[in-house]
Amino acid sequence: MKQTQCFINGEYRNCEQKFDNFNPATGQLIGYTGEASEQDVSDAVAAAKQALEGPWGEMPSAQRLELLGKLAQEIDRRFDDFLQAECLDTGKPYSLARHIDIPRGAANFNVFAEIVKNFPGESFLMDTPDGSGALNYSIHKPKGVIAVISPWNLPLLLMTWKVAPALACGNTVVVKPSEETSMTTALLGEVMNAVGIPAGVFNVVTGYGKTVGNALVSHPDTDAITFTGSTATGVKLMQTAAVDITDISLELGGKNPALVFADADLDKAVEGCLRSAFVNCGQVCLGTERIYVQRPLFEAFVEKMKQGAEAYVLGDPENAATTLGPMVSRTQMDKVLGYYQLAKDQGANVVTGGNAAKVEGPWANGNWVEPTIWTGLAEESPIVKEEIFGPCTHIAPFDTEAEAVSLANASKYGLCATVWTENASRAHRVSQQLQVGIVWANCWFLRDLRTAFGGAKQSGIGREGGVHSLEFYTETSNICLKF
Ligand code: NAD
Ligand code: 6OD
Repeated sequence: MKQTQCFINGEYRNCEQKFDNFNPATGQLIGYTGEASEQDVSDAVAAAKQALEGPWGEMPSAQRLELLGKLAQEIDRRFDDFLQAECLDTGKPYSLARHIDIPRGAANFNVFAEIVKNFPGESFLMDTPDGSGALNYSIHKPKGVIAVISPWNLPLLLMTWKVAPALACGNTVVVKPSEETSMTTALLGEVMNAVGIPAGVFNVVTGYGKTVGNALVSHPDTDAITFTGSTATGVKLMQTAAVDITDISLELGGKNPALVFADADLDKAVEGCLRSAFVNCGQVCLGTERIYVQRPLFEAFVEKMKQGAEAYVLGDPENAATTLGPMVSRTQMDKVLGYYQLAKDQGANVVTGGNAAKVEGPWANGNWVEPTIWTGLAEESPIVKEEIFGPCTHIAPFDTEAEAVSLANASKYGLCATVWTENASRAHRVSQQLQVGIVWANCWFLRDLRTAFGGAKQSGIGREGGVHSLEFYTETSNICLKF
């Protein structure tokens, strides 16, 4: 039994209150997660504030960035510890976490160290009426204590996606990981100490959102809030942030469309849509939950998707043959199964799946659901409109390019979209009309960490990635010097 603890001012701290932590793949109790008290949160914020004024604030940027490189190396050295913790917490296949979650956890530190090192800033020489002229230049100062609130689907990846740029810019952080998956965030404390990050720079408060998360984001000494999670929680956080006009960045939900044109490479499109609908058991904000296929390709596409979905192997996360994990919690499983029932009630054609999945042996009590494909629902159905966050997708036909664009854009969300066509002009033309923050044409989740990442409409506010992260994690001052 492992107790996941808070990490405050360089030391682990046991909380008086704790709650159970279950392995989603087995349903077994694997440990406990501490529920931080208000005092723990205050201590973490105070430690972070103190560290800003101490060795971290005084450290030359080159030294700070070198430490970030060491963080990446230490995550690599402890790769198996992170892998095991992440897979126990989420139930996801080791093969997946080994290729995505843990390497990206390390890469985030290397990439943002490089981006800060190479950031040019801006300067303008200007004329003045007296002829002497002036120079304007901008400097970028750390914002201060950053509250990082992260979700459960890609715990290490999404947390370090915020912590790395925040630290690279000279801030300190207090992280509140998801109550479902706190293990790798807590483990990162050991890595911070091992490489010599000063105490108080990185702090973790574990526990529930309504209590611990709320205490953190409403703390008067929190200087900025960076959040990844649901749109509903994002609304609450914006309201909290409004009280003190605290800076906030929001990466929220999505209902991402795929547009498959008749001139697409069918096999490539199917392979891409299978991945975007089902990887991580559909628990990816960028996942494709609605697919629109141009009519000549519709039947063949649906049939190949069915075959692909039925080939997924559920079960032992450590088995290399396993390709699909469980839902993260019983609550999430019940939510997804509720949508599966609703689809049937609304007369969907269930192409495949539609039920809880049966897995034998030690995995029998895990949170398993079948990869599911529907056709035949109206666009107004909640199945087509609402984010489900499970391994499921609805496929509908379209006739014209204009219709495809209009279907894709008919959503309150605007995170990402994929476009499948072998016609490069069409790929550009369609991509530019989509009301989303990210378009992938003939690919999905192909990441260059220097690019802007974030959502339009109710999928978020602000962009992360490359210099966009630096804009959020620093306060820009313009200095105008008259000659
Ligand atoms: P969630 O909103 O329930 O929780 C996210 C985090 O917010 C958790 O740490 C939670 O404890 C905390 N929280 C909840 N209420 C809070 C409050 N009142 N004050 C402070 N903190 C609070 O989301 P989730 O279920 O963990 O994650 C799934 C959602 O996240 C999906 O909607 C998904 O689309 C979204 N997501 C978006 C992105 C993106 O980059 N856009 C990435 C991953 C997940
Ligand atoms: O790749 C990333 O940087 C990123 N933020 C991915 C988000 C995935 C959502 O589930």
